[in-house]
Amino acid sequence: MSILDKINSPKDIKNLEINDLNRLAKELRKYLISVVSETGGHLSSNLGVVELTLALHYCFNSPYDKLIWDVGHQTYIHKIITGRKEELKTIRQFKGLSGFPKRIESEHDVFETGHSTTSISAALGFVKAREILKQNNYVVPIIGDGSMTGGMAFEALNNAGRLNSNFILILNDNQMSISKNVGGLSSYLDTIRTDTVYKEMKEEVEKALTRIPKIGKDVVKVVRDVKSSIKQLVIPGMLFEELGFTYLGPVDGHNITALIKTLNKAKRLDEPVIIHIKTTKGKGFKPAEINPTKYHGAKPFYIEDGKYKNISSEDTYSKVFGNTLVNIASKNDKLVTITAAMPEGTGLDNFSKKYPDRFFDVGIAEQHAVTFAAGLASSGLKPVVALYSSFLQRAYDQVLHDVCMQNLPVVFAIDRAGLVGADGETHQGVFDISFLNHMPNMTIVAPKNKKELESMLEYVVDFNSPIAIRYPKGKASCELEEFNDDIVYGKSEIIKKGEKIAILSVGTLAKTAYNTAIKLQEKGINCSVINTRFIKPIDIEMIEEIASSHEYIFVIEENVISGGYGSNVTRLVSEINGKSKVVCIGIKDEFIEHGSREQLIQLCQLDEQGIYNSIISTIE
Ligand SMILES: Cc1ncc(C[n+]2csc(CCOP(=O)(O)OP(=O)(O)O)c2C)c(N)n1
Repeated sequence: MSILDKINSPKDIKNLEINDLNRLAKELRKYLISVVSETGGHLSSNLGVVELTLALHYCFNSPYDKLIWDVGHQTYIHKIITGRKEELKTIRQFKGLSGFPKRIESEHDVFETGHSTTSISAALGFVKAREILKQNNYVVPIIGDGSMTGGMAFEALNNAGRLNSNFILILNDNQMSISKNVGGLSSYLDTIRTDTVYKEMKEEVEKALTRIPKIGKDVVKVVRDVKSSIKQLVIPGMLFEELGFTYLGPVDGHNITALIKTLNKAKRLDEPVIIHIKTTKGKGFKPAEINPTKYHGAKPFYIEDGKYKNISSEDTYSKVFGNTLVNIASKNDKLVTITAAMPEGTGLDNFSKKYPDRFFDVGIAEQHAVTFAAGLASSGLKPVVALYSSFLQRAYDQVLHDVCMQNLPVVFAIDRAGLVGADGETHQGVFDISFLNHMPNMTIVAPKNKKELESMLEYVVDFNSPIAIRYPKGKASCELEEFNDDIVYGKSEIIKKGEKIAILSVGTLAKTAYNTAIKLQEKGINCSVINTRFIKPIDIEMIEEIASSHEYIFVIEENVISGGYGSNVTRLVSEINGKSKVVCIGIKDEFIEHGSREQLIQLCQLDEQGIYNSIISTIE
């Protein structure tokens, strides 16, 4: 029987010898690789934290002690150890385990995440609650060096450094975000990681300083001042020390003995401590060690060589976006692009190679990305900020206050708009229409297919005000290419003329709307189908026309119904006393779980059958 077979809860690892913990680490890696090779998922990050997760559960008493994982994509080992070994095989699948911590799944998942850089703030909340409730549990946020590039980390450090009680912050430094990590902090951590002279000197200086005798209050104060000024000169991690943290490390994050020793040391301190651990992303699986980015969010693969089981060369909307921008950039030297740590995901990797001076990866810093773009636009450049819809949520005020209020010509390329699938509730891109809809000066467009994305990108880059273009995850559709009217400001596109019933579709749902209309035709129902194109401003003329000639208007959008395009249509029809009844089909007032994109579209009744059923049940 393997050791892993005997692990059903964190208690089961507490009495293991170091040798057994090391064996268990090996078994965990093997199991993880075998499961993720079938299911897909966040492989590299999880392989990097095997020993760390074991050491944490060995030293702390979860769930009484609070382990708070930043982003939460690296919790697969934690899930296995906390009694979810078998269920791991269902990870990221509909009704299966979530790919992120979920309180409903386990008492050991004490705080839910998905978006990065929240762990230190949340942990500080746990610490203050501990003080007020007079408890004595440990609180341990675990954050990656990539996630440390987010502004919230610094806001939280600024507050946490003032604590007079135990707070153990683990900085998991693997030098990677999804891609190579960027920025000054990353270089700073590099220096600490690699400079052994520095490290030895730190130990020597610390020893020497502790030998200085402490007699009397004044002497203690002088000693402290001297200590602090000497430390300033020579001690690594000084940045954190200056913020009020005691810096421990760097520690080899794959050495369980060293990890346990350092964690136990940190437990004895009544102050905020940062433990800087060095890990290798993808550790123990060669293909992932060589290319951690490829296996950050892995697709199912063959264990022998790491090759993906389904190699698809299909064009995704992200790829089409990236390639089109490369073309436009060759004609427009004012065009610059910005990503917040997602060059591959947003399709900007080619652009970054072709135009390195006009490409900016700002780290996981969506707020900064947007205001940085506002600065670029104010100086006459044409910035395109490419963000996933759910991460743009971070920058609401920057879009409103820094871009829209000054009416700056920034393009927001909103990728993963709509349901995203396996990443689940934290990543669904279903709020952007609602939170951009009410911003003065903002224009919002959505293409129906690949060709329209290309022409709309030309359009948005030439546009002279804030403009957002939203497109979903997945393969770029080549259907409906025969409908290819020029893009005219504020104007929609008629795809099919009918009577009585009109379907107004947003973005790529045009195809579903059209197919549904064809199906209805078989029942003798002749619908109109309109490709909205401009979500904002709304095409008043078109709505007036439809509302005077059709009994029903069905609006379909991959966005929450509340505040979405449908709500604008409803209001306008009511204002003009239109005779049509408006039915909005979109995401109801709830968070949508994980599953395949197709399953979720069906769940939200945004597939052909769902829309067909809604139409039939309404008119009958
Ligand atoms: C606000 C936000 N922006 C972007 C992402 C996408 N994202 C997920 S993991 C990740 C990299 C995290 O790097 P790090 O914290 O170092 O963890 P690692 O995967 O290297 O272990 C990014 C950019 C996110 N989850 N949240």
